[in-house]
Amino acid sequence: MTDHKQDQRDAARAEGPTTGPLTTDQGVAVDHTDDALAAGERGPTLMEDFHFREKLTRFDHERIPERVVHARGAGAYGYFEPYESCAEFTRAAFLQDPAVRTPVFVRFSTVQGPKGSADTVRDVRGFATKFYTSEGNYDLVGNNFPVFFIQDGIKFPDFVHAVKPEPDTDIPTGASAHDTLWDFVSLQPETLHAIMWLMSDRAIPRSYRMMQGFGVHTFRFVDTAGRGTFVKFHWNPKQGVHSLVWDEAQECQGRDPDFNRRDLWDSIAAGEYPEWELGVQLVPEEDEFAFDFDLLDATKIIPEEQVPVRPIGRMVLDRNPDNFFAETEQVAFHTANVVPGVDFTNDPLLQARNFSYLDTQLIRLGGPNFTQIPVNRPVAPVRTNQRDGYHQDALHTGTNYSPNSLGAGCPAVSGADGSAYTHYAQRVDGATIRRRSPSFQDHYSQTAMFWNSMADWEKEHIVQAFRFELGKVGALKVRSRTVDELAHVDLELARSVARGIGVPEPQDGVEPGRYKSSSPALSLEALRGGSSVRTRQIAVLVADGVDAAQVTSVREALTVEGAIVEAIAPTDGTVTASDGEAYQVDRALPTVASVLYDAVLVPGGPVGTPGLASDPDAVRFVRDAYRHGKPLAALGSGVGMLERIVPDEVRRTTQSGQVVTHHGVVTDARTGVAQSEFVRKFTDAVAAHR
Ligand code: HDE
Repeated sequence: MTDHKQDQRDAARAEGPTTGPLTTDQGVAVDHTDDALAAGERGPTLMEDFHFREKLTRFDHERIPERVVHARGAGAYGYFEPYESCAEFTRAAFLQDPAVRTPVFVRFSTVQGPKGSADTVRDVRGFATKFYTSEGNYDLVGNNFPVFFIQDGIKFPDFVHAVKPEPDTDIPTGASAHDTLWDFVSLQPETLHAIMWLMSDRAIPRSYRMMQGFGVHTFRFVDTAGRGTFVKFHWNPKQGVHSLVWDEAQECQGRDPDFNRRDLWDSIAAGEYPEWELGVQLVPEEDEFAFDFDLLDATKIIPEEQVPVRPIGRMVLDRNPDNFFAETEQVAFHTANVVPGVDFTNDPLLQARNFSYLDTQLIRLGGPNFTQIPVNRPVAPVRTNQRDGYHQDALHTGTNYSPNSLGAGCPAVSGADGSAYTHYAQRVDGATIRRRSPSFQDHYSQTAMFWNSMADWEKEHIVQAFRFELGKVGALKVRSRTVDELAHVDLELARSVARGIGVPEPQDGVEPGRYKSSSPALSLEALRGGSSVRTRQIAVLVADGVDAAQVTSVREALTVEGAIVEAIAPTDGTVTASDGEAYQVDRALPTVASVLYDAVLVPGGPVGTPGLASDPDAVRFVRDAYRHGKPLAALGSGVGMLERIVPDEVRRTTQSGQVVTHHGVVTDARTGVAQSEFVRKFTDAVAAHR
């Protein structure tokens, strides 16, 4: 299928030179690039060495300002295709024909940390998609939470200043656990709903491939007749939604700060293309006031039980970028990049965004011609009178004003063919005023709904997260004020948090059960997706004496299912298996940690694998995997090692001649090739994630 974006990238690609000499930027051949021109062997460097000056100058200018938020990201190309025509509610060309594939570029990001911060921090994740449609670029600039922290964009600088590192110390990096954020939160109850999401496991996704995306605002679809329909956008990952646990996420920040971007890159490089379904919640214009919250309030969701999510298409990411800087760093998303059939609402957060993105990009990308950068260039033809400014890349000819007669009137505005963007004809009437609508004032009931919708283990993680974050806040009055705010959501939640952070338990508040609503669709329990081990990383601990045939029997079965299995030993190279043959090791224990894997298998050998059982790194590997709730499995003499590390689980499960599973620990003390029942139970445990 033709991919116009790919054709454009191919045309723009500058392949690294394979023949000919090194040159300067001016194309002059260079014969020496290791020593600057100097007056004598030990003399000063000469200004006339233009190659030296150019090389250093170019280096000095290699950086551009990082994004003020969402600085750290990872991107990929792919395509979107609708399941069927959406003409019933939008005229957008890319949503009409299932045979039409629209190229996309997606950038995932964290928000608080700088460009070089770690991936697995507690934070919102950006999920920004650029659709290169036949009618121009459409950007859906979303997050992995469906709600935002504030209601009006004028507060965005305050919120971001509060969450960013503190102004005197520039601490903390990639973290929200500090005084200024919680000071702001405790004074600004509209933040609470999004804060609840931030304290939940949604804020530490296992993978960019395993998180949802949301447009957050209520947008508007418009059909050919000009009829509007309110719409909320949802991306649902085919891989299911999965998260890390906090202790694991923190260790991962050190073991592999690139954990999420590596996962995205490696999966695409291996042909395991991540996929999302695009779903929409549609609300007819006449139902604008049918809800007990305001559709224009970005701190609210429309519960899926009230308005179901209707799947309308799918997106597949199947190509990594060629160049991180040129593409992922220079890509510029903008909520105001819409195409005919997609329109805005008066959500005051969205209105502010429609100003902010282009504004920031003008400084970040050095002027207005950044739309000519390959990743930003539309595949639809561009004909404007806007030309001058930094970095104009094209040689425009002809006139640059309208109307004109000297240029034959070109480019002329689009005619009666209906191809032009027409703004939705909304009637607006009101006095100029600075006041939040009364319909925006309830900050607690949906926060409570989120809390009510969580499984017990999710609630426990949320309480622990509040205790961690507030426990790092120095000002006790900020801790107390936040707990008092939580008491408006659920008194028991507030008390549990208070007990962990050394402040008095609030006496008054909302008794549990007062807010009754819940939305089962919000729990991770509901979002695990099809149980599959595809792309799951499984560590097999091996050492001298291991039964290679046993390892191979499990390994092959898991690999067939799409899992990625790696043999890990105390040192790299090979180990000597029980049959005397060399068995290839994939990684050495000191270079990895169990936080980088989804499950661990400890195989055995006829006389055991003493090198493993006595290796502190191996013991820690298994213990951490257990602590983080990951599936563990052991065979033969490996069961003995597991028993020493997690005695409670194994003692209960080990019965000779049987495969036993308990709390995600699968053991079979029998020797030799693994039984198919063992493989199946282990596979099921891995597919269940935790
Ligand atoms: Fe953004 N946001 N934002 N934001 N945002 C930026 O634009 C802004 C908001 C989101 O991968 C900036 O080019 C304001 C909500 C993503 O390049 C900036 C407000 C949502 C990305 C900006 C918001 C987002 C950004 C920084 C409140 C989810 C990364 C660099 C009115 C629906 C895009 C840039 C990428 C980036 C402003 C709130 C998502 C400064 C003023 C709500 C995914 O323009």
